[in-house]
Amino acid sequence: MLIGGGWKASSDGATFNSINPFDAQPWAQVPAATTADIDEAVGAARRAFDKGPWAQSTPLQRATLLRSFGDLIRDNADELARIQVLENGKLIREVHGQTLALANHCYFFAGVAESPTGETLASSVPNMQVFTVREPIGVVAAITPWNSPLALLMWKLCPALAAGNTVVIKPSEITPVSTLVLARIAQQAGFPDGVINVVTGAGPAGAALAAHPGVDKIAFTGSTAVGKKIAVTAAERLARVSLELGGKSPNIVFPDADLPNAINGVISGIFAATGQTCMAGSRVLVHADIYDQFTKDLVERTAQIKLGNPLDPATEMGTVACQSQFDKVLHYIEVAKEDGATLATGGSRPSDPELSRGLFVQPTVFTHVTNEMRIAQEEVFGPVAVVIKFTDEDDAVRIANDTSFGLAAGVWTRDVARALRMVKRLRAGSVWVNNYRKTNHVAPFGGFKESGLGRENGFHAIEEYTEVKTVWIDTGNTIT
Ligand code: TXE
Repeated sequence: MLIGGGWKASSDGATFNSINPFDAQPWAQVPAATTADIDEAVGAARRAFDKGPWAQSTPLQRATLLRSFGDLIRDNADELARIQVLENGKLIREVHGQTLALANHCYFFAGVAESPTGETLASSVPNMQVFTVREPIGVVAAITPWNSPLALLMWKLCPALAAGNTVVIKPSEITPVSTLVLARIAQQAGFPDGVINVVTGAGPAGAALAAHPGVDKIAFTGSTAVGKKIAVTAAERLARVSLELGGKSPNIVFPDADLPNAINGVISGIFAATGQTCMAGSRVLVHADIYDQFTKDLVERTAQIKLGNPLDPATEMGTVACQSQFDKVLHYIEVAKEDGATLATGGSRPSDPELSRGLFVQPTVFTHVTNEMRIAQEEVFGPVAVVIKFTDEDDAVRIANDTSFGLAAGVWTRDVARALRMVKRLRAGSVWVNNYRKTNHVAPFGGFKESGLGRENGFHAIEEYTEVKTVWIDTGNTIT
């Protein structure tokens, strides 16, 4: 683990294995942090923030370090991508580009570090100068998941560092190694000791970090259940918190859409990353006029998706990331059948003997689903699409918004007025029209309702990592 600039084992020597979901073999051994290790890491971050060189760093220094970090990420993208594939079974062809793009987050937030963030205000009193400055919050705990371990970390790390915070990262126990290697690269970029710390371990390590009184802000991506616990922990000491949680996002296809395009968007919207993305378009809403033909085409295309070794660039869908996720996906397939949904394709482990050791689940489509079914309401986080019929715009909006989540939505139509009406009515943090699942460093991302709190990426992200200080300067010895 990286604590205060030093690489350390756990204080009691305990370790755990990282398992490759393609061959079920352990491939790395990682320290299991104790509460003493977490305490040490928070202490190191505290010192670097309160006393260390970071407290005096200028925006230009932070921007320069972020730029070097971005350059090194580009240089090391092959290794970083490969490690993530070994950890979570995502496709190399998806992860490599995603990893290279992480450099853009560094470059963008390097610019943000030097952007003006304060304002000069009108004064109601003569001889009074009133202005605001944005200051770092302090020590940030970044608790991250396994589905896109580095991207979801960089969404937190870049704005936190740009604003001048120090960070303690607790990556998912499923994917700890990529974060450790990234931290080594950050060290090479020249971030001072204690500015970036990493402790590895399972949920209780995350809980101990979130509850630590030395942590000023918690940035979390993961399940809604754990997000709610973190919000409660944060509330006890009014620590700042941002949460990026689950989703059950609707991908809505109207009859006037470019249908071949829509099919592609629906397929990649749910089956990319084996369905393990918070923004997965897991509810496919199809207009009654095209329901039969669209569903038939969707099922045929889904059945052709090529499963295989995620390191092979020809593979179209990899494994799910871990045994518990595999069990969860198969459980939900049974729930859907029991609730009366029609299994149109997939639904089990593939029979191909070459895939027998890996945690593969066939890409699965359920038809004749109603929005009340559990399979339409609960996040599966796997390669399972449910197709729901709607009759008109009002019906589509009603079904789309009938969920406790509000992360994202897709709309497929050639009618620009309809697209704009839908954008306005959908209760979701991102709406994609005639595309799906796009994110980047400039575009804010986050959820309505139980999908989260706050926004990551873009200028909005800096607000999540700063406090606003208002300054009143009397320039005329005004007697009050
Ligand atoms: O998530 P957890 P899991 C959803 C998805 C998935 C389900 C479970 O539906 O099937 O969550 O996945 C740490 N206090 N998403 O179990 O437990 C944990 O160690 C503090 C959606 O992996 O939420 C890890 O670092 N931290 C999602 C991180 O929280 C705790 C991405 C996430 O783990 C903790 C991942 C606690 N009490 C899963 N318990 C998305 N939004 O993209 C666990 N952790």
